[in-house]
Amino acid sequence: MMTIDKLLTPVTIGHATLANRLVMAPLTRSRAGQPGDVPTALNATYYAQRASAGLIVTEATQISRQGQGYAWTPGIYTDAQEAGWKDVVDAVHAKGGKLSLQLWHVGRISHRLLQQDGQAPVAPSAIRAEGAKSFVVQEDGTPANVQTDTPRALDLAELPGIVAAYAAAAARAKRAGFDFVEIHSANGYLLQQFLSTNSNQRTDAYGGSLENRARLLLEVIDATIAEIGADHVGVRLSPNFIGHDIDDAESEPMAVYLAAEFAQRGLAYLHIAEPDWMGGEALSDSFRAALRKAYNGAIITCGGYSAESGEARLAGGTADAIGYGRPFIANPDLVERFRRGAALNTPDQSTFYGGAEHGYTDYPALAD
Ligand code: 8OZ
Repeated sequence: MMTIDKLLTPVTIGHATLANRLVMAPLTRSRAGQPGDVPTALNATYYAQRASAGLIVTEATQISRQGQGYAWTPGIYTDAQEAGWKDVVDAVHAKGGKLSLQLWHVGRISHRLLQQDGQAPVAPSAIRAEGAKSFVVQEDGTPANVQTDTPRALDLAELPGIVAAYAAAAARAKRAGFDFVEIHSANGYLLQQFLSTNSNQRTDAYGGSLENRARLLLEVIDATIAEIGADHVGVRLSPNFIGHDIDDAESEPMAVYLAAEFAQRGLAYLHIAEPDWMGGEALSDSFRAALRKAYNGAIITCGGYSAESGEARLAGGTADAIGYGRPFIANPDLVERFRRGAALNTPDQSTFYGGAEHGYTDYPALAD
């Protein structure tokens, strides 16, 4: 076995120094308290068990009711949600961990059953994501994965309200004590719907060119920075992502353009979700190098890494930290297991989404 040393060294990201370079990736677990999609004491226990990660990026968290696309995901737009998150943050901080709250608007990956008054979901353009699924509680009370609804195109006059909702969510995150927020601009949700050539057919200042398609994300980032400071803000992109009916003819040039814009703003980190679980062409070394050249902050990369391949990626110099998702679901003490070269527990897919303790807080840590 190769020695794992880089992964276990500290790294500075924005205003903070992380104890190691293992980042717990954002993982939707669909266990928010009901009603109200409020983080619970069980959620706090789950995150606190994983506090030895250098940084925990929380599960994607909707910034508004309109931004929700799945039942039982947590929000950050009510006082109760903010208070629930504060308890999560306090539990993780008590164990020496750090957290970034992932701010999420799903755009068209939603369904009328999740929206206020049964309205249509919103998107840059009124184009349905064919084959994409939303998770809803149906009228008869049974939960189901269902085809997402056809969205309505956001009116130009509505965009400032979307930007303001991100800023308000960031302000709540700050009050709850989060170390960072992460703007979710990946995986085919609202902000990537704006970035991508096929899902954005707008003819106003928010579509029609690469710069115009990037505009909403950059406005969201600027408003978030104004609220909490650039050294507290990260962003997640998924270049070459092809799930959720995304087919972007300019995905890599867009990512490189954005990376330079992020550098200018002094953003704390860039988090790359590599094509992995939903397919898409693997990232090339030259593309990784172009991102590195364009952006001078910390780069986190995520997608199917082992201890060995993560170590090799760090050694290659195109990333500063590695995101681990499924390994952190099943191994609360993943850092210690990497340190000891210990075997890993296997994640159980059937308990990823929904439910309670089982498959959530009952994975064993190593015996001391
Ligand atoms: C899995 C299930 C539901 C949502 C993402 C927030 O892909 C998600 C997600 C993942 O970013």
